[in-house]
Order: sequence, then structure tokens, then C-alpha cells
Amino acid sequence: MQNKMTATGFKVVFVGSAAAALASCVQNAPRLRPNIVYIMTDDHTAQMMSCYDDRFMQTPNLDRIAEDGVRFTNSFVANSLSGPSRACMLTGKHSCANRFFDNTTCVFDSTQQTFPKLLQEAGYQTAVIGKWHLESLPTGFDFWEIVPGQGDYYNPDFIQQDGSTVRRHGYLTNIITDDAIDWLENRRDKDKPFCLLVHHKAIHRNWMADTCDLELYEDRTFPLPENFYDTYEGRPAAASQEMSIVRDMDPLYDLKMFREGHHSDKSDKYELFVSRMDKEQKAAWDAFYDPIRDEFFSSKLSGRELHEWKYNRYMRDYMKVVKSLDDNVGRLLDYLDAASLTDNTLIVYTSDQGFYMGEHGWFDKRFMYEESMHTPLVMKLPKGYKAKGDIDAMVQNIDYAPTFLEAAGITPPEDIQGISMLPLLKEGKAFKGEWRDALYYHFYEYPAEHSVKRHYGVRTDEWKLIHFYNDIDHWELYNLREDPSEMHNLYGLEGTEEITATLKERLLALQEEYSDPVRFGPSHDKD
Ligand code: SGN
Ligand code: CA
Repeated sequence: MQNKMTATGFKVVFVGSAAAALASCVQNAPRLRPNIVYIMTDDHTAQMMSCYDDRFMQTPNLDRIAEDGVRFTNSFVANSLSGPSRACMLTGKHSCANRFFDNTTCVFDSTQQTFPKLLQEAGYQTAVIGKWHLESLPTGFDFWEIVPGQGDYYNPDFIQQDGSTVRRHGYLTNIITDDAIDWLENRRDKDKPFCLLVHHKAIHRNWMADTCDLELYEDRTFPLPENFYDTYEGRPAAASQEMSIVRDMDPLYDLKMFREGHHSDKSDKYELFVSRMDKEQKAAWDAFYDPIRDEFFSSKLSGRELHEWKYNRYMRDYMKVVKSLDDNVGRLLDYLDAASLTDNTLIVYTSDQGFYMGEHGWFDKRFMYEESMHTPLVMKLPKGYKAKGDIDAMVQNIDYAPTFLEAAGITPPEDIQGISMLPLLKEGKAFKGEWRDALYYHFYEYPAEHSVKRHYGVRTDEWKLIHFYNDIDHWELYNLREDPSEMHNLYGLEGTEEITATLKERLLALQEEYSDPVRFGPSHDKD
């Protein structure tokens, strides 16, 4: 690791002597290299993980990782969407450098450098199981099996290494966990350190719970979030999205209020999902949803009552899927304990991005606003690492690759843009080096589903500056301490000139640092 200075002189990375000391330490270290178990879910937001926020549900197994290890309080993604987020994580580079900009037009260049490839070259056994979502097939893994595209919750297909596709019986979160444990127990070379990526589809839309969890949380009701009826004043890009619970959430597809003869844009998709179920699964599904459907159709709710009903069904369905995920993470943690692997394994839990649980009236993600740019990140550390409790440094998913490499004793290649978190983990509170003071973000998938306009921006501890561009040219400025819900766009207001100028300079420096060709232009073609 090295100090990097941008053209404008801003200090981006400065870990100084701590890094040098650590590097020599790593070189002289005994060759007991830690294993890595990286668990990533899809769309799991920190509001729904009790060690971050216990207003809604308990996640005891995920919390266990944080309680025994560390909880990052300022963990963010670089582009809040599945494929791009995965590409950032694998390469340690922003979308502009790994060239996977969006889910809809990109194919991941699988010949490029990734951290699993570098680990594999250094003698690690590598595996990935679950959602991949990068269009090309995985490279750099001794073992892989992935679900096609978004995957199916029930009786899912898996693409296997020999190119064949097999259909498995059961609920996807359980199957991914079974296969992860099976690889650990029976398939890997036990003489080598390993890196296993467990990539769940849960908790992705349309939030289909396992049959054993359907009844959960039905006695709970939740008041609408304070800004549920946000009017998006001063925020035209926020106003033009299509991810509103009131307007865009489909009762039929999202909330399972399907009836023969009733159609919606997504009813075919819903029918396809349900048609995968076997008789028993379908019977349990209908036994649960039929009475809710009957009541829904007979009550003919409207206005605020309908909005509250939709929000509550959304919350409950989402929570059921999280519960199954939490149980399965518990199973994996128990296996690692029983196999005496915990002590020498770095266990990581995160999500490919955050999600809106009704804040601003929304579901989905994409925006640079906090709920979707933020992502949960907890880690249980190998023996000898000193960190414990909360780590408040601003980290981003491009930091995972260099962290894993450095943990394995490999110096991260120069072209990796993320910063290794290893000093934070190894030294804990004793870490006195400086850390980055700003994060860069860039979202590209527009025009596309949910209609979130292209934007990029910079986030510091206190401020966020966003520029929406392409078919709009609009800036937003937020003071995150005074307005954590980002309701008041301060851009252009008297008294903000200085901070705006500083942040614009910071933004330009980051775009230069990461070689992102955007220069505040009103339109930008990602190619
Ligand atoms: C699907 C969903 C969207 C979601 C994207 C991206 N629609 O297209 O709601 O935003 O995935 O999600 S659905 O009709 O298929 O449910 S991502 O997490 O994979 O990026
Ligand atoms: Ca996702």
C-alpha cells in the first residue's frame, strides 16, 4: 500500500508507517494464511439487521458476527446495483475501471484481474456459490455453481462448471447454504487455505418466503416512515423515479395478490415463479396467501389505508426472507465452529447494496441517498486481529479485494483503486494512520426499470454533493448531520458557496484519481 496524492493535492490514502510496518510483518509472518468466508446477500439493508437497527426485526445470527468481531458503521457501495456492485467487489475498482456499468447492457470481462484469481494463483482454493449476475461465467474459481440471472427462490436452476444446468428441489437460501457447507466439508483440498464466496439471492424482489416462514410477523404492524409522503421538493430526479410503494409496487407480483383472470405487467412473471413450486409448496403458499387475498379483494382498500396495507405486506414479506437468511447464516457459522475453522477464518457479511423500506415512499435502491448507498458490513476476524466493536472509517466495496489480498499476504496490485482495511482490522483502536475523507459514487443504469437518472457524487462525513446528468443537469447538496434523511437540497442556497466549491473540487479530484472521464458534463455516454 502506498500514499496516493491526487492532482489537486488532496490526500486520498495515507496509511503511512503503519502500512509499511504491516507489510514487513506480513512478509515475515508464518505461512498460516487465514481462510475467507464472504457471505453477500442481495438487497439486504441495514434497517433490517438488528445490530444496526432493531426497530423492526431480530437477526441474531448476523448480529453474532458483529458481536464476536466488528461492525462497520460507515460502509458504502460505489454503484448501488447488483452486477456493478459485484464487479466493484471482485476487482477492487470503480465501474469506470472494471467496465461493468449496469445490469442491462454490460457483460463482465472475465479476463480481467479479480481478487479470487490472485488468491488462486497464490495457492488458495477458491469457490463461489449462488447469485453471480455478471453475464459472463465465473473465472478464477476452483469450484463454482451459480443461478442464472436473478435466480429463482423455489426449485431453482443452477449452472454448473461443466456448462450443464440442473434444477434443484427446495428453497434457494437453504440450497446455497447446504452447498457451501458441502464444499467446505467434502469438496475442497483441505491442505490449502480457502476463499469461499456465498452469494445469496435473498432478499431480492419479489421477496418470496420459504414455506416454513410464511406465518411469521403477521401480528406486527408498522407505521409509515415519516417521509413516506415525500413531495421531492427541490429534487426533480427523486420526483421522477418509478419505485414508489404507492404507485409502482404491484399488489399482484410484489405482494402476491394474484387471482386467475387478473393481469398486471408482471403477472406472467409471478405465474412463472409459482409454477416452479411442487404440490406441497404450492399448497402451503396458497393456504397462507388465499385468506389474505380474499380479504384484500373484498375490502377494496383505497387511499392511505391501501398505502399502509401495501407497506405492511412489503415489510412482512421482506422480513420473512431475512429470517430464513439469518437462520442459514447461523447454520454456516455453526459448521465453521464445529469444523474448528472459525479461529483462522475471516468471516464477512455484507449486501450488494442497501434498500428503501418505505423511506421517501420507496422500495428498490440505485440512488446515492443514504439508505441505498449504505450497506451492512460486519466481520468476524481471525485470531490475532485486534479490532473489536465499531469501525467508523468510511469504507466502500472496492476495499474488499485489497483487504482479502493483504490478509492472504499478497500485496494488492497498483491498479486496484480500493484501500486495504487490514490495518483497521489488525490494529483495532491502535490504528493511528489516516483514512480517506471522501467517497466517490457513480450510477449509470438509465433509462431503465425504476427510472433513476444517472448521477455521480461525493460523500464526506458531513456532506454529500450529487450531480444528476444525461437528460437532466441538476445538483443536490446535503448536510448529513443536520438532514440525515436528505430531504432538504441546499445546493445554490446562500451560505453554501464555499462548501459547494470545496466539494466540487474534491469530486473532480476523485474523478481524476479513478480516471472517470465525466467532467460535470450535462450528458455523458458511458462508452
Ligand atoms: C429486477 C427487479 C428490479 C430490480 C432489478 C435490479 N425487477 O429487474 O426491481 O431493481 O432487478 O436488482 S423484477 O421484476 O425482476 O423483480 S439487482 O439487485 O439485481 O440489481
Ligand atoms: Ca441487489
